Amino acid sequence: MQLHGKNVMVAGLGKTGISLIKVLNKMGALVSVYDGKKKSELTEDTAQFLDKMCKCAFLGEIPSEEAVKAYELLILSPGISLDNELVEIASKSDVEIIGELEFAYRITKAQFVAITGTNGKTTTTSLVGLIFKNAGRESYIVGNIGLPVVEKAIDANEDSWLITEVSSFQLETASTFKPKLSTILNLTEDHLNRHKTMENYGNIKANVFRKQDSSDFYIANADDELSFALKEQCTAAKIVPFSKKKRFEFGVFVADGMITVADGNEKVNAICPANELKIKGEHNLENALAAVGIAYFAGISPEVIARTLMEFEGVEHRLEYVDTINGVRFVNDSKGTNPDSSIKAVYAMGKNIVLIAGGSSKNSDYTAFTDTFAGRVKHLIVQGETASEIADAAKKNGFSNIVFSSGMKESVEKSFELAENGDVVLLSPACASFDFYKNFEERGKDFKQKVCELKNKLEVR
Ligand code: UMA
Repeated sequence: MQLHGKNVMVAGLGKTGISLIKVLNKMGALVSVYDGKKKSELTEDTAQFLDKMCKCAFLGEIPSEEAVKAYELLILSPGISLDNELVEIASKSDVEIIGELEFAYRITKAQFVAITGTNGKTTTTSLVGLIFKNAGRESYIVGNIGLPVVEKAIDANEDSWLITEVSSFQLETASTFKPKLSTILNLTEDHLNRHKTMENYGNIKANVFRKQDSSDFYIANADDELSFALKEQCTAAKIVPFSKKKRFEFGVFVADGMITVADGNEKVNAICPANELKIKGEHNLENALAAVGIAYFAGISPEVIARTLMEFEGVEHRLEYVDTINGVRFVNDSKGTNPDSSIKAVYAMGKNIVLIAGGSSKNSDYTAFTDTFAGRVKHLIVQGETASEIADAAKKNGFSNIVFSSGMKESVEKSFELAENGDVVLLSPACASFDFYKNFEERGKDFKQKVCELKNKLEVR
């Protein structure tokens, strides 16, 4: 992609925007930026960065049609939706509009592994990244997991692999993106405030394999009806099904307790015992099967895959053990940012749960989430913007042990008061974090901090 001397506009001045501005400057483009925030809302460092790196900054206001016409290309951060007024103006003015993932794909020489789905993306991406690293492949873990893809795409070479966690926000604007290996782990309700319908959400997810050809692989979850149905739209790539329950002549499955790959060449490889995975729960077995499919068909040896599966301990904020205080275990699942993710967390914890839930709204329905409480959740503590909505859904399901809390400190203290020896306090909000926090990481860290403060307070007494 030749952008030397060309006018390019970046939309969004978060992590992605900053990385894009750096990379575009390296490519010799004349860069401008738009962000809904006013200049007065920027940090001093960001303001100085813009002065040095950008020709123009449109802050707090959408640039005019006249101004937008001067640009060849508009690159969107994932958080900017296609409904944004700037997008409307740019498309009227025939400015090409792409997202950061698509841009990274166009400028890189590296190969992509693309991992999407409503839940399990971060765990699977981290696991695949570790397998590639242990196999001695030059690889980078990038994308929705927290590191913009462009950061590594620019300097990566033909032998490098970009192991990419991909969100629907990024796939919405991916028009030619063609990963070597892709997967959609599952599909349940999420981000409907932006994508409106499940059908639209699924079709956007299907962009992960839409441009793949017959030399590429799409790893598909045969146990997840909605995402598996999307494979009908996968016309070219080799489809590798995976399942916890079924067996295949070509696919990844569990046979006699062993995670197994049948590669269609009469070769059946038993990789490792499913019960020796360190990451627990049925959902994590699915994540592991997807990772095995990706790694195996990328040509990595079964030995390296097996060794890595048995050493991988999971990721921060995803069913992360925090501490035990007076026999009460605290578990941080701040990454539970939608109902389905938190349903899986409740199932994985089993019973005797004191659950802390609630956060900012994504127009989700909490009925299925509160359905899981019977026989598992002893007390529910609700906080944040969606507190009443979750409490109402729980009450409709006949669950009444509900406490309203004003924030994390109170939630942690209340949960400890209510918990008995042997119980688990689980933070799994089923909601985004933007009511109180910058992101789910900050929320998870705050939870861990409050648990630590509680322990210190009890030890001082
Ligand atoms: N902005 C506007 N107008 C808008 C929306 C945003 O001006 O309508 C501006 C904001 O003022 C802000 C900037 O855009 O200055 C933020 O851009 P962004 O929302 O794209 O956030 P980044 O910091 O660039 O982070 C993004 C991803 N964020 C989103 O998709 C919302 C991060 O995923 C990702 O880790 C990062 O790029 C690196 O790739 C986070 C996320 O919440 C974890 N993802 C969603 C999820 O997992 O559910 C999809």
